[in-house]
Amino acid sequence: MTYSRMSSFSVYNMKIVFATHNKHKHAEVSAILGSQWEVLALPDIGCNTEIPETADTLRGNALQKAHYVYDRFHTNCFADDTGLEVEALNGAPGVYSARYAGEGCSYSDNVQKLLREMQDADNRKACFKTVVALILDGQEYIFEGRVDGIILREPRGGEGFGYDPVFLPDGFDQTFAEMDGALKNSISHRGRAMQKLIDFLNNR
Ligand code: ITT
Repeated sequence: MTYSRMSSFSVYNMKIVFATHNKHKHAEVSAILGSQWEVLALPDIGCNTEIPETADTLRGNALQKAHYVYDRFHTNCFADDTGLEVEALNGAPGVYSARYAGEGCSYSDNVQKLLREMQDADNRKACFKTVVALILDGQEYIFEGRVDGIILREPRGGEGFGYDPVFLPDGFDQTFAEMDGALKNSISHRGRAMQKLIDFLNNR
């Protein structure tokens, strides 16, 4: 076996923690990483507390979440922070996407608020951005992904989560909530950022 194959073999068997409490995100990332990876969830390492997200950037929040876990549990880990940026709303909800309609709001509350705020907007352009922060042996690494599209006037589809039912990615006629999960992952903000993380780990 060559050195490079040994190296890939060890990466594929690496255990890594995904610092999220969002089950949808965990399922997506586990599917993207594939069966050779062991992606542990926070409960798997005994972390059941809410992780603070107090930064005002996606990068800041992703680093905050990853460091929270690394510093307390001393395990390699990564976190993602994602925001939906809408041109007509000057980039809102952006880093505040999770609680756009208020503390404790549902995905549907957020979507309804977004549609209300955009009811008079002819410019429907928007993008999802994901920043992944990886802490590996104490070192920080950042990976970013983005997908452009438009916000529809009505929700469509029952798959996915969050703003997926109103986001139509450029070049497609299905919203993220109408797509098969594998197709979403192949073009999405999170899928693109995670692919960069995978390439990085495979080339170490
Ligand atoms: P963690 O912080 O525990 O990871 P979260 O739900 O707070 O989970 P984010 O801060 O990254 O996750 O995401 C902010 C919100 O953006 C999220 O609650 C969804 O409403 C939305 N969102 C994130 N990823 C999305 C996706 O792939 N499709 C649609 N909406 C998404």
